[in-house]
Amino acid sequence: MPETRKVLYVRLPCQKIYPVGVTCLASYIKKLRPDTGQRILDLAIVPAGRRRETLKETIETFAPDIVAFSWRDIQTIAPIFDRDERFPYIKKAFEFYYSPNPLRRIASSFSGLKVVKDYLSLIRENTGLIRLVTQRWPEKRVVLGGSAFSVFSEQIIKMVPEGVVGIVGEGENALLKMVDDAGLSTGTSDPLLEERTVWRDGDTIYGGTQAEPVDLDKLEIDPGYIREIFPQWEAYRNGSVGVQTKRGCYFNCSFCLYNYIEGRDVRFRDTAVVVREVERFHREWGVTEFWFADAQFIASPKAIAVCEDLLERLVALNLPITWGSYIRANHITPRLAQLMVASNMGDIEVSITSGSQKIVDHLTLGFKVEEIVQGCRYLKEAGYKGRIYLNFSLNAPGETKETLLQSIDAYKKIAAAIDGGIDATLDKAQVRPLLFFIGIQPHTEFEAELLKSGYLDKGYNPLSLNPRTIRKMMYNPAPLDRLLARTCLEAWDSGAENVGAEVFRLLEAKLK
Ligand code: B12
Ligand code: SF4
Repeated sequence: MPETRKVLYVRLPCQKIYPVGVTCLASYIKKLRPDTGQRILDLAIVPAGRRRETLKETIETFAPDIVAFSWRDIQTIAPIFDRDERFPYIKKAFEFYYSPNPLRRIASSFSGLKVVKDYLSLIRENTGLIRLVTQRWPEKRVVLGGSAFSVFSEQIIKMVPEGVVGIVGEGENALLKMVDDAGLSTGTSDPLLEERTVWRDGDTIYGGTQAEPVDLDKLEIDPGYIREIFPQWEAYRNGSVGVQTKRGCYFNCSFCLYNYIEGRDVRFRDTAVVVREVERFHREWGVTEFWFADAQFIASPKAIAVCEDLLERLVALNLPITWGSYIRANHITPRLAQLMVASNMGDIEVSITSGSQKIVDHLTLGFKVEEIVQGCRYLKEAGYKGRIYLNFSLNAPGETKETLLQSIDAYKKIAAAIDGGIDATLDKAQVRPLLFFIGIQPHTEFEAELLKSGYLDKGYNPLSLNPRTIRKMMYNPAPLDRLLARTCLEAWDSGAENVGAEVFRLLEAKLK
């Protein structure tokens, strides 16, 4: 092993977002192999026309031994129906497939083509950047990880050159072994096989299995060190910085792959360390907005006490910051609600999914609809003033006109508890329904169910550009598809700002 190794982390282009993953990897390596030279290059904030040159220049000047690519997003199309301009896709898809107006259908087909073009160019650009390095510097070790790779490893590994080692899930231990120069050259005794590695030899794909999860006690982010190795850090001073407080989720929602990525065992980071990171990012970088980048903030019943402890520490610090995270509202206790308010939790998204207990149970979400309503009440009682986005996944398996009415009822109950009703406050409401359609994801039980039922073809490609597959991947089957799509479009055309509430209002009138 050379005396000091150098690792260049290259965050591949995506919509600008703080690169939590690579900062974890770099911090872990720094702690365990302090002599390693490290540098972070974030191509998400380099203009498209400058990315290849910037990558070349950085490799030439920094001269890394290992180039560690981090690929975050691939499914940038969110199946959300909302006025938020970040999510135009469902509306366009509904216009294309369901609008009674042929002109509107033609106009939306152009947007559809643009989406496909953008998606293809994202994949081409990212794989092209990896190929650039393997071709120009064949002596360098190239490793690829990140959540997009974790989700689509089987597809992506075939798109990148042989020799690239992919890592599914957490990457700290695998990277450490690479820094120690262990890896994939000595057959089955290779230490890298004890990680979730994926690589290929021609068309044959190989993989390892993780023996030990990463020891999170060895993980502490030092914002001062990150500043040193990440010359572009200032781009993230004014945005939301992600801090992970735990890994894994104990629940088993059938459409979710977060525990495929992070595992079902919940591993907590020391709350004192987490809060120290928040404090330092605030004092040293000026950050005021944080996202606890957990699969789920209250990731198990045991997590309630840990979350309380974390928030108590935040409250004690009394910093002018806000925070957010994915939160299961059924686990909000009166104490947690008070701490959430006292620690300045921003707007939250509550995944109720459906007002029908039958649908919630079919999707194995593991809560009672009434518990979600109660969690929202606790927030109100604690004086919460932020918005509560109620995520409903319409047309889930088992959806009928009756279950849709049950969802509308659940929304009304929560709106009554928080806003005092829905009619008068449609545009200023604190509670806002956000309407989703389930996006089918690989490695989930939902996908397995749909393969079994024949809805999905065996061997289908989840990254397919076939319009039939793309349409199927957003789960909105007949017979309710048309009713829902057209009601969404009507609500859109009405100009209502709280467009989810308007969809529910129109639907109720049609269904009753
Ligand atoms: C929190 C989160 C968010 C938050 C982020 C808030 C913030 N300020 O950070 C919010 C809500 C904003 C968000 C938004 C989106 N997200 Co998101 N998000 C997540 C979530 C739950 C955790 C991500 C995270 O930060 N994890 C913590 C860090 C430490 O993990 P990490 O970055 O993955 O890094 C680890 C490993 O990946 C690996 N690794 C990473 N890089 C590398 C490199 C090498 C070489 C190696 C060896 C290892 C390695 O090691 C790291 C440390 O262990 C994941 C699901 C999940 N459980 O992973 C989805 C996820 C990452 N999101 C996803 C998507 C698609 C999005 C959106 C594009 C959704 C949309 N359509 O609008 C947006 C936009 C993101 C953007 N670029 O702006 C997808 C990405 C994959 C995909 N399917 O395309 C995921 C996996 C969810 C999913 N359903 O599939 N997201
Ligand atoms: S609680 Fe959230 S992260 Fe956990 S399995 Fe369900 S959807 Fe996934």
